[in-house]
Amino acid sequence: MTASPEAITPPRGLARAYLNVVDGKSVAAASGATLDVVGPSDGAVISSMPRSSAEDVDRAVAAARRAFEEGPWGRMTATERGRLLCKLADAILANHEELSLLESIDTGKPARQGKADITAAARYFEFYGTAADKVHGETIPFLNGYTVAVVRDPHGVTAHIVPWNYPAQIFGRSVAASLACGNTCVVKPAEDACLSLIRICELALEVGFPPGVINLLTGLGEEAGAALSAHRGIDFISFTGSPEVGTLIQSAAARNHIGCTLELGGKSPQVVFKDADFDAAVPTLVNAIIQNGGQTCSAGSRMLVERAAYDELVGRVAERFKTVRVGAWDMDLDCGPMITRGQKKRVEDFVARARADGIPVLAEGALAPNLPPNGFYVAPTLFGPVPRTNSLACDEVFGPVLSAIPFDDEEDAIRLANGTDYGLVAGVWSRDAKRSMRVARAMRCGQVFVNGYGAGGGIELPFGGVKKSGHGREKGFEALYEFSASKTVVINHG
Ligand code: TXE
Repeated sequence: MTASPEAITPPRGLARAYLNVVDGKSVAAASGATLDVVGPSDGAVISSMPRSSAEDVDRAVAAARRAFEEGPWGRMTATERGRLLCKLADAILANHEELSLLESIDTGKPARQGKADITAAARYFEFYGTAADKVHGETIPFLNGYTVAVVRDPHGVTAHIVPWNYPAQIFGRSVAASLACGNTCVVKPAEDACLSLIRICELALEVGFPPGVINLLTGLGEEAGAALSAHRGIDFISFTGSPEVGTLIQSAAARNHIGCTLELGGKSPQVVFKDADFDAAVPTLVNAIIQNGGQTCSAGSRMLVERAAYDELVGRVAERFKTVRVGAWDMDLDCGPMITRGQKKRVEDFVARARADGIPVLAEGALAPNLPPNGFYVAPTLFGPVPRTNSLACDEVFGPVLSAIPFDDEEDAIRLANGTDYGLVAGVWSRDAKRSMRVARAMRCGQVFVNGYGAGGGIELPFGGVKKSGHGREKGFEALYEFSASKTVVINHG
């Protein structure tokens, strides 16, 4: 299969300049400056976005503040807010084709992954739309003559700094939860992928969101992102990205005495015991590192295998790994290109260092023939056995690189699984229910899957990390507690 240049160019009507959405209007940056939007499948410029500055951030935060304090948003009931969120979910589904194309062209992800991501984004708005009027508080027995109610208040203006790997999904999970709580939002998408988010913000206005409730500005992390996270007018920050920038966000939040959630990626282990169902495990183990080219915070990047079954399982994974095909978004193969030239180099550097360290390559996937020469493609690689202290076994690659590592027994498996700085997700594969449960409970992370991995987006499932993977929980009902604060109302009627 070959990718024709025509197929990679955005279909007619989608190729336009994209603008910020601030106070209910589409606007350019105050300076008029723009940045190129580059398609990873062929490295070509496909559009432009505003290069927002601190001045644009000021305007967006002021609009969000007005909408929170003076606009109709604060006077709406939770049910009315929820209905609007559900209307946006419907609008996302009604524009599914356009949004999926934007997502795939902008990120390079295979067409079916782009479609799945847009479906998931709609589902976040539906989930939180229907949850908005179910954020019940509680009453607490207290002194005689008193009634104590604990109610939940929105924070006010929430800032959302979104990465490029799952733009629409991560926008949906944090913005929908925040809106359901009654906050207003200012969103800064990644400079490397922003188109679907701009379009969703435009749709929000079309379905009747009041001006200023959802504001979005594009730009560079160190300019617009830094100005937003340091802004004194915001009340909470939701950040997904690298640990390095997470540290900056946490410091900015501390300076303004506000809260934040940080989701900072992982080095997630899949622990496979010799009694596991290999037929079920093998495709999942491969998919968990291949999906989105491994550019997934919860990618199963470490395959820990009981020594007695190491050769058999790793052999089967290697056979499957060799069938993996990489191509442009419109080829809809197993995975697409890396997001940027820089990300491609980062992955290639990891692979080169591992080879130089003498770690055996067990299998490689293949690039489809006749790929556009300037796309950011890398070949998926399976290494093993990877020494436990090697960088490949400890550091997040964020690419399609899987490390196989043998372990001796249950205790060794737990030590090894918990032995990195990260703690986001883990997988446990065994037919022994008691052992699976013991190991799952011993994992130091935010989510563990037993005899499976990924759970299709898991909109309903609380998600987040420990250690270097960050803190706070998004997704599920638990996110509603992050985006709101309790207030205790003590009534003396004695
Ligand atoms: O992340 P950045 P990058 C990891 C992954 C990847 C590495 C680098 O390992 O290889 O991070 O990716 C904004 N103040 N993850 O460089 O820079 C930026 O504009 C405020 C894991 O893309 O952290 C973007 O919107 N904001 C991950 C967002 O932060 C700033 C997803 C993420 O970009 C900023 C992405 C600043 N000073 C990368 N600098 C996950 N957890 O899924 C940048 N930003």
